[in-house]
Amino acid sequence: EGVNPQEYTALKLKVLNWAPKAAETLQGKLPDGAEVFLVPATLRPETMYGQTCCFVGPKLTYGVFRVSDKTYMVMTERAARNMAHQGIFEKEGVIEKAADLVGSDMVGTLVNAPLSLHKEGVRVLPMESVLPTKGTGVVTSVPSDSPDDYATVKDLAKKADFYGINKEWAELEIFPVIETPSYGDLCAEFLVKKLKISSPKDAKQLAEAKELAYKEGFYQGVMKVGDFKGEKVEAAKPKVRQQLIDAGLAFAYAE
Ligand code: A2H
Repeated sequence: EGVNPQEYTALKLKVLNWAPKAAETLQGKLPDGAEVFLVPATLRPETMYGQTCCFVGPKLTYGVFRVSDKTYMVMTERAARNMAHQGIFEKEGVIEKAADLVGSDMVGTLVNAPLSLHKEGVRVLPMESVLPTKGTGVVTSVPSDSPDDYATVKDLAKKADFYGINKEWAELEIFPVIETPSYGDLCAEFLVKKLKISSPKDAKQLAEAKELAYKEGFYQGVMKVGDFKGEKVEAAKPKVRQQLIDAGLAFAYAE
């Protein structure tokens, strides 16, 4: 952990329908009527309109943590410990875990992704490169603007059988969110093609693409959708974040 804290937006993706293995593990462990949320940490809240799935590390272990009687959140234990000191749970400094869930057991779960143009919900899918040491260990996927996310959804669709997923889960339409002067309105796809990235394992080129996408999107981008359509990304970003927080759909998380 660095000297400068990273200010994330933790988004609340409500579980609509658990994958069978996760449902089995949770049997009898939560009170009736409890709502469970997956909480990805993002640095790009203004892109949330473009969510098409939610990634978990298939081999990582997640906890289902109690926030209040009727609300639980899924994240790594490491993140829960940090959050316990940031006033996010009921009791300061205390975490209460209802269950453990392995990432792969959650694959296929249907979640509601706030602001996503896919209002019918998006699926939880596996991403090998999710780090257990960063954020919450849950990453929401925005393939219009994140080269990592774009390369991963393309790979998942191509090798759906290998990953044990339904191909359609990885093939939700990618809607443009941000217009940029240099890379068009689907900057992740543009950069993945330009840098000839053929797999999520092309780490070096992906790091370069990520850097280029971030700079172009943040400093030159203009919103194409949502309440701040037509505004520069720089201006829209804090506004989208505040809207999500005010609506109870997200909260600030630092580490
Ligand atoms: B970002 P930083 Cl559109 N492992 O959100 C791997 N990646 C993780 C992670 C983890 N445990 N936790 C968060 N992340 C991702 C959106 C996005 C992001 C866009 C474009 C770029 C981008 C949608 N995915 O990140 O190391 C999350 O993906 C590139 C900077 O703390 C989070 O923001 O700087 C970002 O990495 C945090 O990375």
